[in-house]
Amino acid sequence: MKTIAAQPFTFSFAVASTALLIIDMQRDFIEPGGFGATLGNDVSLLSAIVPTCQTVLGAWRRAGGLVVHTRESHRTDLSDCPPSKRNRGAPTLRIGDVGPMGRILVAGEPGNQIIAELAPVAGEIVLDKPGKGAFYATNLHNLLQARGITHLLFMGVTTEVCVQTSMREANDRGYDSLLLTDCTESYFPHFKAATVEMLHAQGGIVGWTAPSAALLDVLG
Ligand code: TIU
Repeated sequence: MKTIAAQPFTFSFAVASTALLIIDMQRDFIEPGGFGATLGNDVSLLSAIVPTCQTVLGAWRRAGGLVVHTRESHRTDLSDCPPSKRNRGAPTLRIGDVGPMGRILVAGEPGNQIIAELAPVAGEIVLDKPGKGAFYATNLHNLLQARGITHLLFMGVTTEVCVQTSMREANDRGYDSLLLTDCTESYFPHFKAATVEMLHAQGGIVGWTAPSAALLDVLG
């Protein structure tokens, strides 16, 4: 077992029963011209965490831990995209429209790929998800159960949307989850700060939070 300093108290886990969940580190959210930008966001804020995410991913791979990469991704016919999701707001381009990196948030398009710096390697799970939560309409729970996973380490974007939703879903399914606070980012810094605080408040009502240094310390 490894134990790391975390909020609201220490987090103990075994690498063999823990997965690193990397949420939606896709060009669609991090690079100009993708989904995040069409919503009116300043996407440059998100790329700042990439080097830290690379360091953690490298250390986790060396430790032999399971890695799961998720992508917010819809089928080419958009049959898994509810009209309410496509039609909401006044984006410059809607899900499925053709942008500079291909069709927005559609599987197989250049913009839908995970950024090169965090590209999956053989043996890692890549999970396409049609919703904000990684467990919604996916087989993630079965994949984790089959591998004996009980603990999850979260990183990715955005903190208050897909990361928080996935962490709450994980909590309801019985996983102990920790968010790496310098490996997640929001288009709205105050939303990130509030999310980190609310996740570990009330005695860890959703889970734990810690900076990546706390994890790297014990991975060696
Ligand atoms: N818009 C926003 O902040 N996020 C998303 O739409 N998806 C994810 O967080 N991945």
